[in-house]
Amino acid sequence: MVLKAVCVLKGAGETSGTVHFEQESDSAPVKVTGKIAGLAPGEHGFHVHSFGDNTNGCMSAGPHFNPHGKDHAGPTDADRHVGDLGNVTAGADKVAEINISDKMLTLNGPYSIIGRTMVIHEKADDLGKGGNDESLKTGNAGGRLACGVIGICA
Ligand SMILES: *[C@@H]1O[C@H](CO)[C@@H](O)[C@H](O)[C@H]1NC(C)=O
Ligand SMILES: *[C@@H]1O[C@H](CO)[C@@H](O)[C@H](O)[C@H]1NC(C)=O
Ligand SMILES: [Cu+2]
Ligand SMILES: [Zn+2]
Repeated sequence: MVLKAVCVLKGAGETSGTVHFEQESDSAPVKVTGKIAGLAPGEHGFHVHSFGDNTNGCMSAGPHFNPHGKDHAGPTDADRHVGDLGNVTAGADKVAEINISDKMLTLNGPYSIIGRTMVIHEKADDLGKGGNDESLKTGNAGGRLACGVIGICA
C-alpha cells in the first residue's frame, strides 16, 4: 500500500512552499519532493519537528522529532533525530527544489511523521558538527522561516 502525505509551509515572511511525501511500503524509504520559495540563496536546515501544533506559529512545533533520544546529526548518520533531513539549497531565484529519499522517516506505525510539523530554517544546519551544545540539538539552523503540519493525502 502506497502512503502519501503533504505539507503546505507558511510563515510570517515571504517564505512558503509545498512538500510531498510518498512511501511505497511500510519499510520503504520515504521520498520527499517539492519546492520552497522566498529563501535567501544557500543552505537552509530542513527538519520534522515533534508536534503538529502551530498555535504560536512555528515555535509551538517544539524540538526536532526525536523518539529515540539521540543527538542532532545529519540525514546519513546512523544516530540522528528521526526528523533530521539536513539542508535544502536555494538558488539565485530564492527557490529550493527538494528531492530527498530518507530511510529513517516513516509514514506509518508509532514513529510516523504524519501529524507533526515540517520546518524550514533561516540558516544552514551544521549536522551536529558545529562543536557546541546547540549543534547537537538544532544544528544552529537559527529561526523558523516557515512550517506546516504533515497531513494524509489521496
Ligand atoms: C547541510 O546538509 C547537507 C545534507 O542535507 C550537507 O550536504 C551539507 O554539507 C550541510 N551543510 C553544512 C554547513 O553542514
Ligand atoms: C529525484 O532523485 C531521484 C534519485 O536520485 C531521481 O531518479 C529523480 O529523477 C529525481 N527527481 C527529480 C524531479 O529531480
Ligand atoms: Cu528544525
Ligand atoms: Zn535534529
